[in-house]
Order: sequence, then structure tokens, then C-alpha cells
Amino acid sequence: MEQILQRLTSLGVEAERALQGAADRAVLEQVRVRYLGRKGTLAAILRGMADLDPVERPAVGKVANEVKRRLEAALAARREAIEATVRQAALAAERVDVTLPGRPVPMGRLHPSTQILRRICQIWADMGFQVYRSRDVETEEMNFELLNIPAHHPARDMWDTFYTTTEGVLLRTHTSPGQIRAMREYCPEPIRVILPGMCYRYEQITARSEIQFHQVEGLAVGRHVTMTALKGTLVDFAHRMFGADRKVRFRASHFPFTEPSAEMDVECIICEGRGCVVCKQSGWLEILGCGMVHPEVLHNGGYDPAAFSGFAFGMGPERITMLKHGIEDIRYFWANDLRFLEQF
Ligand code: FA5
Repeated sequence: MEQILQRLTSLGVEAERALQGAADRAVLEQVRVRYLGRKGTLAAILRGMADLDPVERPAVGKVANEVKRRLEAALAARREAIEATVRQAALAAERVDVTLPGRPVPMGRLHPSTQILRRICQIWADMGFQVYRSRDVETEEMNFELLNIPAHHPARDMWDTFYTTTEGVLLRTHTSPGQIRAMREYCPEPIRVILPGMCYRYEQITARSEIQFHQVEGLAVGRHVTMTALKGTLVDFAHRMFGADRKVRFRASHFPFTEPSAEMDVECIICEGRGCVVCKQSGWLEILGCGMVHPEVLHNGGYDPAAFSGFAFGMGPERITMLKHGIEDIRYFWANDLRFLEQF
């Protein structure tokens, strides 16, 4: 018994000294494991109690508990002291100067195509046109046949168009098939809608042509829709888009799904009509195709062409953005080059 009490006492002294000498968390943990751990010195001494006379055990147990309590208190005190030192050092090292100006948070922005699409939609909304969403994946029938583009038409060439692996299903080459879908949904009600969306054409990528681009289609159908209404509405659009004193003109053109058909030009934005490289010295820039909805197309949409008439137009927002900002290459739009995108 004497011997075990002796060992407990010297353990207490030795361990307390070691705890106080521990300079950091790691050393403290080593000391804890060595003296107080499950396989540590104290545990070993306590295991030795099994060999004692049962009468002697309570006295030894009391001393052992005493030593354990003392060491645990010393451990906690030392841990607290080390943590305080660590905190103090961190505070000194990571001092924040609250008087420094804040770092600016980099802000994202809308893609230039999205910006112009929203502006276009807003102008048409002000004129009473609702947005009609139509699908990107279309049938040959909607994209071509019902718009008077028969099977032998060059636009239907395999190489002009992205076909899917399903026979007769393709990526729309223009937003015009949405005209048929809108008419079939609203017939016999009058219609005033615009159809913004992505179009796809298998063509040579050049400074002016991409294989993927937006269009905004417009469609008005009613009992007294006239060519005058078409011209007046489009002139109003051009004035809201490009400025009230911007000159516009209409040129006769051809589309299979409108009759008569026209193209609208605005006075060149870059040179104010004097002639420059962008307008190829003509002073004019083409911004859209338009016309009176062909009677056959009205019929395909469910309307009686004897009682109803309509006008339609289609414009390319990327080309309009190019005109507005003097951008000379359409490929910038999808190249994801921040130097380009950050300018808008
Ligand atoms: C059409 O697609 C007709 N559906 C437009 C239309 C609608 C006419 C309703 C009459 C009535 P066009 O192929 O010209 O027409 O294209 C219309 C506009 O889309 C062009 O003026 C141009 O701005 C844009 N566009 C056409 N092809 C490309 C291309 N490869 N890359 C970028 N923009 C294009």
C-alpha cells in the first residue's frame, strides 16, 4: 500500500509539472495521454489496486481520486491559458482595419442579346403585343409546309437546316412557325403577339451570320388589318427603338408566307445616312422582313382569309445590336469573351 501511495504522489508532482510546462496544444495533448489517458500512468497505477488487500483499497482510492481531480483541474487551466495565447496571437495577426474602403463586389450583367430582346419586348408590349412562346424544336410541316415553303424549296436543303434523328423534326430556322401555332390557339379571336426566340441554320459562319441567332417575330390578325397598319406600326417601332427623327423606308421583297412582302431599312445609325462601311455607302441599314400574311397561311392557321387579314414581321436582335453599337462581327455574341461582354 505504501508503495502505491508513493507512486500516486510522485505521479501527481511529475504530471503537474509536465502540464504546466506544455507550451502548445499538441504538447499538452501528449502530456494528457501520457498521464491521464486510458493507457496512461494513472490508469496503470489504478490497475495495480487489484492486488491490494480489500481493506486498504478505499484509502488508496481516495488519494487516487484526489490526484486525478487535481491533474484534471491543472489540465483545464493549462488548456485555457494556451487557447488564450492562441487567440491573442490570431487577433494580432489578423487585425482588420475597419477604416479601409470596402472591396467592390463584381456584378454580373445581362448579355447584350438579352438586353436588346427585353427592350424590343418592352416596345411591343407598350403597343399592345403579348409575348407568345413557341418551341425551338419544330416539325417540317410547321417550319416549312404550312408557311408555303414546299418540299422542293432550297431553304429545305439538308445542308441548310439542322434535322434531328427523328424523321421530319428539326430545329426551327425562323420564328415564323410560331405564327401557325399562335393562330391555331387563338382562332377565331384577333391576335397581336410577338414571338421572341432562338433560331438555327446550318450555314457558313461569317461576320454577319451565325448558326444560332435570335429572331423576334410579330403577328397581328383581325378583320381589318391593313398594309397601312403594318407600315405605321413598324415605323412607330423604329422611332421608339432608334430615335424619333430616324428616317425609315420600305423596299419590296419576297417571302413565301407573306403577300405583298417588304423589308424595312432605317437610316444608318453610324453615319446618319451620309454613307459609311457599315451601310456599304448606301446610308441605309436593313432591320427586318415583313408583309401581309398570305391567305394560304391564314387558312392554315384556321382563319377564313375572306373575312380576316393580318400582318407579320421578323427581325434579328443581334443584327440590331450590331447596328446600334457599330459591332462589326456577330461571332462576338457567343464567344464568351469578357472584354466584349463587359462593354454592355
Ligand atoms: C425570315 O427568317 C422570315 N421568317 C422573316 C419574316 C417574318 C418575314 C414574318 C416576313 C414575315 P430572314 O431569313 O431574312 O427572314 O431572317 C430575318 C432576320 O433574322 C434577318 O433580317 C436577320 O436579322 C436575322 N438573321 C437571319 N439569318 C441570320 C444569321 N445566320 N445570323 C444572324 N441573324 C440572322
